[in-house]
Order: sequence, then C-alpha cells, then structure tokens
Amino acid sequence: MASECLFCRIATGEIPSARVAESARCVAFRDVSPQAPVHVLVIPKAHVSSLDDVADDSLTAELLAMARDVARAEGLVDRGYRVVINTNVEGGQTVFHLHLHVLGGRRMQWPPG
Ligand code: DGP
Repeated sequence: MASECLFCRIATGEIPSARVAESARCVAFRDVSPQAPVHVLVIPKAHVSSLDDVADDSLTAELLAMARDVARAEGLVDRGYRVVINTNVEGGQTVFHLHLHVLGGRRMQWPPG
C-alpha cells in the first residue's frame, strides 16, 4: 500500500466510503462526486497507478467483471451503462490508483469531452 494514496486508504477502510462490492483483490464504492445517477468506482486493493501499470491481466479481468456485476446489481443493464478508465493526464486521470468508473442512470453522450 502507498500510504499517501487516497484510494489505498479507501481500500483499507482508513478513509470511509460507500462500498457496494468487495472481493479478495478488488473493491467497489460510490464516487464522492457522481457524474450520473449511478457512479461507482472499482479499484484493486493493491496499489497500481494506472491501467498501464497492471502486471497481471487476471486482475484486469477481475476488475472488469466486478464493474459488470455492479452494473447488474444497480439495475443498469437493460437501459445501458458505461465503464471508463481514464489513463494518465490527457486521459483525464486525477487519482493515480487504477479505477474503473461505472456510470449509468442517464443517457451518455459521445464523443466524451
Ligand atoms: P479520475 O478523474 O478518473 O481520476 O477519477 C477520480 C474520481 O475519484 C473522481 O470521479 C472523484 C473520485 N474521488 C476523488 N476523491 C474521492 C474520495 O475521497 N472518495 C470517493 N468515494 N471518490 C473520490
């Protein structure tokens, strides 16, 4: 764990969050600044800075499966939803601990801003 990393501290529970799912390696919690009626973040518990830093792609698959399961549990599947991974500065990443955004409950726009 990187002790100064916000999402590492959320993963351990040191910083509170509204958790919606958890597995041995991953956790999902509601975004503090929701951009849609449903906005959940899925993260690895271990520190990984960005998608480009994943060393084990079984973790990538587990994160994506948890995002799918969260979308199902939140009732988003029939209407549709979006999963986003902002990566590094031009990708819009502001917290440098890998996270998948699960967004739903409104019509999404394309292209993204
Ligand atoms: P990104 O821009 O892709 O790095 O997204 C970072 C997200 O993290 C952003 O949507 C807001 C969210 N966020 C930042 N700080 C906190 C926090 O302390 N708690 C929670 N639940 N979410 C946070």
